[in-house]
Amino acid sequence: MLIEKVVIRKMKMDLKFPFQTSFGTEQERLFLITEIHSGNHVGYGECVVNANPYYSEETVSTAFSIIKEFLLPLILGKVLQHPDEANEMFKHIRRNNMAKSTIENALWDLYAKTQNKPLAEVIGGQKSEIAVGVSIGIQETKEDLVIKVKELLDKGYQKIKLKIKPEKDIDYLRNIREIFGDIPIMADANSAYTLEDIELFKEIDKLNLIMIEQPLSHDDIIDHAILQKDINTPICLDESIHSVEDARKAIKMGSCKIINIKIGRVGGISEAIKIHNLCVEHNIPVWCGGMLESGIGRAFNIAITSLPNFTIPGDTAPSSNYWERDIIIPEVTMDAKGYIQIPTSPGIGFEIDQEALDLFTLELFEFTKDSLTSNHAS
Ligand code: OSB
Ligand code: MG
Repeated sequence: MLIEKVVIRKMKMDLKFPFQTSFGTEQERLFLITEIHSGNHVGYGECVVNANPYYSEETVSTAFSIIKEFLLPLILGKVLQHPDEANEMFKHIRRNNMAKSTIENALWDLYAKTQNKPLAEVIGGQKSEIAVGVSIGIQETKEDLVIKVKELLDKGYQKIKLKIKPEKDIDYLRNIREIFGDIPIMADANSAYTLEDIELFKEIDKLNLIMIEQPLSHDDIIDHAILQKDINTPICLDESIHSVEDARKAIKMGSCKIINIKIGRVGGISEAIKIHNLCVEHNIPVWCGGMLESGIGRAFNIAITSLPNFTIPGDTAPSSNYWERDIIIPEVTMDAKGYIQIPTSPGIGFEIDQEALDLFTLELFEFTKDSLTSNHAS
């Protein structure tokens, strides 16, 4: 694959509903889409950053400058045989995983297209469909949450994740258990608590949740190990895991029994596969987390979920859960039993809705080896 040209688009898409977590509320997504051009093929990638450095340290602007100043000079004009080479080439650049993942994923799409095979097949996926869950943002009242849960259960989701934060936790969760009985629910705290909240965790432990995601600090694996000893509910790590090395240490410490793999958070598909394989060895089930992706990022999440150890439904809801109009054709759909079919066409397996892509593009930049030019989209 000769890397001839890279296009980066700064994008803005309005969510159907505001999405509230313990670190803030998002009503729109500001992110990047990358195109890598090689011969007749174009590979697409999504940078799953947020506008603010609240979930992770990266933002749209930091990712843009890391890609432009450090990643593109390493690949433009070069010939790559396989996307794994990018993972190696980017290694000496510390962190900035979402930026790295954007380029690496576009290379994976490009590679799969040059092989004329679906991405899921190229990475060793073994499923034809994936089980789907959904993440519900924090609601104003307990009653609002009940309405949402009812609506999403009726749609067929196989796992429902409830975001929690102090004051909107045990009462909300208990109420859902009382009303809906033994449904597959879990909670995600996005690091909103400390070990001082042990009494709260003991109450939550009685609710028999599938797991509790990232209850403690975003950079911790010590306190999580202490907490895991005191509760039966499996702890799942999200924010704390940035690499296969992080996963190895967390498993060794007993900090979690489940890992949420987000391709962007770990720096790309190659690293995500390494974490998946490590977890197979240690009997740690994994599932695919979400970052409110557009259809392009979502397609990568669907592909990675085809690996065998993704045994828990992921936050890979269909396009209509987020967008009035997505940027892929067809949009991602889920059947009434809560499954998404893995696409069978080459690469990410979806066409790009060029009109929608342009519509949501704020700015467009083109880079070649010889020229660093920028044009503003209309
Ligand atoms: O913690 O998993 C999270 C969205 C943005 C940032 C962090 C998280 C989330 C979600 C949404 O839970 C999952 C989705 O894409 O539906
Ligand atoms: Mg999370």
